[in-house]
Amino acid sequence: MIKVWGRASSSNVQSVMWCINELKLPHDRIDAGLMYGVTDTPDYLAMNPNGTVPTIVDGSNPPLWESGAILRYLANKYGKAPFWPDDPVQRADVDRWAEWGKVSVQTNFSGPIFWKLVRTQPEQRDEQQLAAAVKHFEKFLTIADQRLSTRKFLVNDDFTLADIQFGHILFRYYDVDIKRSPLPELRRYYDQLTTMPNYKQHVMINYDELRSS
Ligand SMILES: N[C@@H](CCC(=O)N[C@@H](CS)C(=O)NCC(=O)O)C(=O)O
Repeated sequence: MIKVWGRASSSNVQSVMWCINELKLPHDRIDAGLMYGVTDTPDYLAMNPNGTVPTIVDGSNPPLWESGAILRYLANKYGKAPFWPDDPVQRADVDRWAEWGKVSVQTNFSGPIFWKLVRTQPEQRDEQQLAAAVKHFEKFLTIADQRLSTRKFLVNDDFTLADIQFGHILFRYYDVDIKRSPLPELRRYYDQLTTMPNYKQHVMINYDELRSS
């Protein structure tokens, strides 16, 4: 049994929950973070000194945090090819696109775009700064759009760990109130993800609880 601490509205919890469910692993998620508390308790800080979510405990193993490391752990322990290839070269190909999803894509969306929109009242927004952030972010999405013109998923025609690390960000990108560039292959890819039951259940989650009142 895998225990997951983290609120369902956290994007890093969402990628982990999506992965756990794709791999059909028995689990139990405990609400934690922001309005749910827990993360500032001594017990939680002893597991994860950052006081962030997610944290997981798999059976009697030590606690694990950092969603990218958690995803890789789950894939190494429970994933099979083609989701997480055995061959080191093919695995590195999936891993680099997963890393890209985390480091280049998520970083350029969550802070500069998503949080600016949900935490700032419309009249207080710096629209120029926001437009510049979207333009910069869409440089990465254009890379994905081009790749997706010749393959079904981010790495190849198979669903892999990289689709979880990259694809979970797209729900919020398509949901927030911004002017988006037409990226037809990316849209096709996103529409395909939205038909996956685990994407619907663990990623397409209302985030009203994060909004500033
Ligand atoms: N690099 C970490 C970031 C963890 C993180 O900052 N998580 C956010 C939620 S996405 C958090 O804990 N926010 C404070 C909270 O929910 O209390 C990871 O990928 O797991």
